[in-house]
Amino acid sequence: PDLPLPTPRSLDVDGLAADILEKLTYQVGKDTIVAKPHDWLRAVILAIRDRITDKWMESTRKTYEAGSKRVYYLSLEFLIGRLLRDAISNLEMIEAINQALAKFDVDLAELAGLEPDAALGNGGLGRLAACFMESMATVDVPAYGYGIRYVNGLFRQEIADGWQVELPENWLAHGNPWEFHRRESTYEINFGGKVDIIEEVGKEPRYVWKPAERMIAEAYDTPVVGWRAKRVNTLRLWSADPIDPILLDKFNAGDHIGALQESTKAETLTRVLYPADANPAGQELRLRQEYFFSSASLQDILRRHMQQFDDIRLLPEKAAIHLNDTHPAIAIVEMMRLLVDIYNVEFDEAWELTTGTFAYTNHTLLPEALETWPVPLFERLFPRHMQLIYAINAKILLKARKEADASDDAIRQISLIDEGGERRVRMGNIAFLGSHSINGVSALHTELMKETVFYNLHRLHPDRINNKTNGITPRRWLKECNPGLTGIIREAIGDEFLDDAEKLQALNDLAEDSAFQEKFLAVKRENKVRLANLIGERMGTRIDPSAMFDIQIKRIHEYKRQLLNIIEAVALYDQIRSHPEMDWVPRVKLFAGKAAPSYHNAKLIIKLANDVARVINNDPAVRGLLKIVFIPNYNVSLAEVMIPAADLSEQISTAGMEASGTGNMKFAINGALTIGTLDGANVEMRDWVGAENMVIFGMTAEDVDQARAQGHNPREIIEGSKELSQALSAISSGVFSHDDPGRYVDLIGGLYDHDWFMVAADFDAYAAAQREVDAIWNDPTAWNVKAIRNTARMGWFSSDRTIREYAHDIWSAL
Ligand code: DL6
Repeated sequence: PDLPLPTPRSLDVDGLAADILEKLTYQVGKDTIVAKPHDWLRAVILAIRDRITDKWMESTRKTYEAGSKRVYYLSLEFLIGRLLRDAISNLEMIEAINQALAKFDVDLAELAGLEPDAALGNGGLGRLAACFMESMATVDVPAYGYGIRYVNGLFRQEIADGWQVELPENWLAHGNPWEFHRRESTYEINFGGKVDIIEEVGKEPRYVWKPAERMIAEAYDTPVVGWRAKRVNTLRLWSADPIDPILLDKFNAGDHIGALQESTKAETLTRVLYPADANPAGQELRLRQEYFFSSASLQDILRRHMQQFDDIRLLPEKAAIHLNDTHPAIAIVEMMRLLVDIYNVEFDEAWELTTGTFAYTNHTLLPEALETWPVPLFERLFPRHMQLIYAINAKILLKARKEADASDDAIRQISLIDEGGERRVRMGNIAFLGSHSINGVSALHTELMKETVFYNLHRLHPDRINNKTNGITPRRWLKECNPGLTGIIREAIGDEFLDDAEKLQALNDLAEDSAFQEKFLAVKRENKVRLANLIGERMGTRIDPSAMFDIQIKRIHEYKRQLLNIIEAVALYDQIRSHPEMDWVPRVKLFAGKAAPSYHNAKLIIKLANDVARVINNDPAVRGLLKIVFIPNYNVSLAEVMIPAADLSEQISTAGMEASGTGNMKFAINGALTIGTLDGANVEMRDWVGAENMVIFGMTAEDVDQARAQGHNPREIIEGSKELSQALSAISSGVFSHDDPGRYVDLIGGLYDHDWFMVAADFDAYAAAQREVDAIWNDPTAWNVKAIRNTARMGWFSSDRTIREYAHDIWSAL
């Protein structure tokens, strides 16, 4: 029936102002006289959310009516950051909101700064998921993101006496006005127990899971607006609830704490995001989280599918389920359980439907990040799934043996169970074998996947691995974080680049234009002043905006080689003191990033950065030519201020170890030059930006592989480099750690003994590359031309392009 539709909310200033006032009064319950900034923020978000909701319903209706295929992106992480500016900008309502708020003498920028940073992710993988959500809405792919509504996101980092201290993050402290709590969208999630067999004469036996533990998954929806509000998609995050919030019999018997045990158990499940980045969490709770959100999402997907299409066999045609890394890989087995046990699909057909629906992205080759779980743990929590894993394994291995003539060794590698040592379930193999597409995130990474971790699986299915080089959303990472640059680009080449980032190429013609160069420089200067002010306010450290801002921001990890950067700073410090007569380029080396709490060396590297900073920054002999600053609590909002202010972007991972990187793209599009290795997406950036506009140095992935295989001699390398050996002995002898001279002995000793990450091996090349950077800096026009060419040529790295490739090649959804 034709039911009435709501009247869409007004988009003009007066309508908006009236609506904000109404929200403030009737939803927030505050009078304008007493309303605090947080109240206004809530009122504005609610008013904006209404306008998004109009578009959201339109999008949902359109998808339903067209019977379109839907994409489901399963990710344990969505590092979305703040949403207000993103939403207003994508709705193209910045001016209108500013004017509406001016009527109440309220400043939008002040409100935007109060919004908490939703840090439901660790780093690159989680931020990629957030960029993809925005791009899927932008390029008009009907999509749902599925994840967990962690009460505490990634920890808040404080630096105390140079050491990282982890504190709980509390993004929900003031509530979350963006989300809709869907009390009606709930599913039961089970754990443990046993499996009963029901046998009837003349019929296949049926297996019935009798779980020991049950809880409820409840949905919270956040609408995600695409550019120019073409489409609004849904981010659906699950929260765990007990079936019985209070066990009354226990309560009445006086056991008040015990009465709440079910509540506590459920609450614990979705309480925290694991702060492990490429480190095994190794915790039962983590595995429970993975299953919890996978099962809730699949039940929801199948319910929606059946409600609309009423034919389970249409699943691959109407739904594409994407696994962001192996974290949701258990969804493949859960899909088999639901199809076989609940929808009564025959096993082989269920496997066809599953592989036809699933696709998987691999984000790292670090072997410790490819999840595996002990068989006994898996069996205890998921007895029915374990049976299914054995059945799938039998089917696959039999086929591999018969049809692909696989060797014993290949069979061992392909198996879903690792039998070497403690038996473990291999989630990477499940994700690979249960998917029709497996993709890497940069050209180099994809090739390495074929040659290393998936060697045997790739030989078995040579058509499955494909590459989808990562991208970033140019809305957040250019337009919103760098309004100054966006302004001069619009003035110079018009607005087309806002819809198609590759149109930035038109700037190439202006790279040599002195008027444009001046404007470009002025914007960079403004951004640097903004960052210098932030550092002054937060840390009391003064930095000079005319110095080169050299920035390395990312998770702290040995393969990312913050240590190489710090050692080079120490060597430079020596040089500045030894040769005061030389014309040193003034530099500020800025660091920010979090270390996994259990990662000893990463935390020591943070301490080293702070120790080195204290000594160098206070040494009058340096005359302010070199400053080191470690800014605490790196998050999306801090990145949005740091990236536009960078002159130099440090992308110096050990070649072959950074799957792609996305920070590298954000810096370059904002006009920073990259100093980097031929790793991850740096390789493709060089192809687009031009080798002459970046400074590439060091060993290739092949060199690293060879050095590791043949055994290299780092001690000899160190002893052969005067600069390096001096810097290392200064660090290990306690020059920067008088309070504890032995603090860095082991860290530096590791470089002499094995140097797995090739810090020593790459040092001389890196130091030489830094002097090359200095030489370019000394010719300001040459630097500026290169910076402009970086912005001009980075459009291909828009996540819109990446998503179009996924939609076309993997999901068949465009
Ligand atoms: O693909 C997104 C991002 C890449 O850009 C980084 O190079 C890569 O390190 C990161 N991978 C992870 C994997 N962690 N785990 N598991 O975060 O993915």
